[in-house]
Amino acid sequence: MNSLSLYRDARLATLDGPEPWGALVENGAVLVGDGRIVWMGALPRLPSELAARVETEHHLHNAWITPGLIDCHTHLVYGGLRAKEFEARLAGLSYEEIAHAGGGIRSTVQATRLAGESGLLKTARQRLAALCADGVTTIEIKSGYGLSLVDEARMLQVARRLGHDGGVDVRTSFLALHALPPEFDGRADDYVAEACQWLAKLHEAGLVDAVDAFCERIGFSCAQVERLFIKARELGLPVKLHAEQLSDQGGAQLAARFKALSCDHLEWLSPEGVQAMAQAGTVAVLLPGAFHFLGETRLPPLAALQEAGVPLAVATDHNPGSSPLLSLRLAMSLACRHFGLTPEQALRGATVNAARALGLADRGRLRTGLRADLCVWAVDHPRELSYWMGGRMLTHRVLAGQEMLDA
Ligand code: DI6
Ligand code: FE
Repeated sequence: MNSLSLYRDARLATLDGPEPWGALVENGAVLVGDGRIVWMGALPRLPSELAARVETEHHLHNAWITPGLIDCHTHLVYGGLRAKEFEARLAGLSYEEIAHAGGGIRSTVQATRLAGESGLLKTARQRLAALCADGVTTIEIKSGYGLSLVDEARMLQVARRLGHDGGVDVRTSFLALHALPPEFDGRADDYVAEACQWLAKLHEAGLVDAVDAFCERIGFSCAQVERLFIKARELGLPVKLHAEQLSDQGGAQLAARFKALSCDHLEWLSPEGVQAMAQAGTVAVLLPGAFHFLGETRLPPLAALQEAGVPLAVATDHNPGSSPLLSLRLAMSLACRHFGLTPEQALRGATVNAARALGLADRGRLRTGLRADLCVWAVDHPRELSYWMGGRMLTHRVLAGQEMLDA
């Protein structure tokens, strides 16, 4: 085994197990080697044969160690901005009205197609740096602003490239069913058929980890999404869904039939949708940034979700139209304020349950043998991660055992 690093004189919030914050460990330490957690616990219990092999020690002055944060739903790669549209909405136009008037997602599609690979990379890197500086170690990035084979491929390649840069682990989702591109006006079913073929090609090129769709009146119907999900199943790819954000389409029930990893948004989720998700083990991804930024008032059915035992995740939904949010901690804070999560639930939502929403069993908790993705926070208690709105409290970010210098 390569060199061992010891993070010591810390407190640990493991998020592993049902007790509050998982388990809290005082005078704790985490020993890291070969990208994994080799040992963790109260420092006096560190076995002497391991202690003898420690090469680097980080004294953390009673700071808190949590699992690295996982942003399980973003649209990070895109061209252009939609700040003018924000002004229009503040002046009274609705999100759906703007979409119908040719603004909205389609305007970002145009800007994305024009941006080129280097333009997309440059702006996405800047946004990614902000998310990482606030604790993100794994990020999901969707396509969905290209809407042609080459443009979707470019978005996914840029997302993969961001992962290869080395500062964060990237998971990609294919979201061609996000909006109907102008070339297919009036031919949505033809577009769905094309998108199914693109999926096969992009999967073969190793660019796709999961398949997503926008199931909505201004997006795609359940019947259309189902055709894509059947293709995903053929290819052995997991699915997830933007479901019941602006209306109840029964998308959650459809997604549950395909054992979806997650359904996301869910403001209009029905009781039947809740039950279907509970039975399928589908995670509910809450996106309070979009709720807040669009000035929504309809809340996801949180009590019903919790009563049914559906795991809750929290993500930024970073995108230029409905959630230009660049801090997962701020998403946690908004989830507490708007959706009534406790700070502990919000942190689970951005760690262990977010990992589950991506189908990743090797992270999201502090446990021996899992990936050493860690955040060290200069706070007095992990509840502060949802309390501070902004600010810098991250002192170390560790990705698969590597110390990242941005923290
Ligand atoms: N739901 C959303 O909130 C984003 N996409 C989606 O399917 C919005 C994307 C955009 O407005 O550009
Ligand atoms: Fe989204």
